[in-house]
Amino acid sequence: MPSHLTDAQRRSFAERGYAIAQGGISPQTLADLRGQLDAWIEESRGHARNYGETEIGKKRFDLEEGHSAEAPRLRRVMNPCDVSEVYESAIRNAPFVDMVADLIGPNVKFHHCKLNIKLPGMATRVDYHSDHAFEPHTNTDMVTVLLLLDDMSEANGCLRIVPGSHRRFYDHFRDGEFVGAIDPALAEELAPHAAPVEGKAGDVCLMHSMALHGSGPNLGTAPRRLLIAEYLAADAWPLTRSNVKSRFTGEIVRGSPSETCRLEAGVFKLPPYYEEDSFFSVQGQKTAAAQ
Ligand SMILES: O=C(O)CCC(=O)C(=O)O
Repeated sequence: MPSHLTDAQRRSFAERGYAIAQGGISPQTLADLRGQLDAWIEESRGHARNYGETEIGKKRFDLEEGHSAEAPRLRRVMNPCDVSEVYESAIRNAPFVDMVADLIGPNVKFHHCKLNIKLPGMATRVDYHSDHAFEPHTNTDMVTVLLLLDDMSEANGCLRIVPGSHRRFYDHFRDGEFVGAIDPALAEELAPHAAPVEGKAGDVCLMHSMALHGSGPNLGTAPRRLLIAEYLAADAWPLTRSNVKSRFTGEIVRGSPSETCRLEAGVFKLPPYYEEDSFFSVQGQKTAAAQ
């Protein structure tokens, strides 16, 4: 089967825990995804608090504290693929899915997706964490695709990844409570080693689900919006009830379903099922109209 990634990209994923690639999406699909998101940001002006029902009863559209009709602060859309055909098609058919299959295939299933939005002036940040800690599975062949919907740089709060951090599990609990982030002192120690992920709209970052990553607020003048989609090897099975379940969770997007379950050794804490609409509230960031 032809490879969609270079040897250097595959090596970067294995050794550093992430790889950056171009051509993860067609220009037309990128334009369609952006257009739908622009429409959702416009629509958010008419809401004062989180809104929109999801499969699991949480709200789909998550608003940062300070959101208003004049200055919308929509920070997350949960599983846009569940309510938009262009997102549904992208999570199945985009070239980035073939790139994922190059890394953990041939049999790949979809887990969930979301949009993270940081418009200029918003305070939203992402505290250092690994995605596996939120949705642990029987093995760690899990890839998070981060598709840049806008050009992304240090100026507008780019993603930052700690190279090599995907080789061990990190604690995401404090005083017995799941806080969805590593210890702040450890984060401070690791942050100087984190690599900025900068690129053009349409580029993708393929990140190992155990890699520690975070990002600061957008202090620039241009929006920073990401489509984030998580995929798993077909023989990775969930250890907990999903906090982010989609209509399409578990759908095979490449290859065939697995009759077996592959177990990887390791010791880590299992996250609880939380009531919060999004991970930003779990990390302690305030929501619009404080619900
Ligand atoms: O938006 C970002 O910078 C990273 C997002 C992220 O890590 C997440 O939503 O899990």
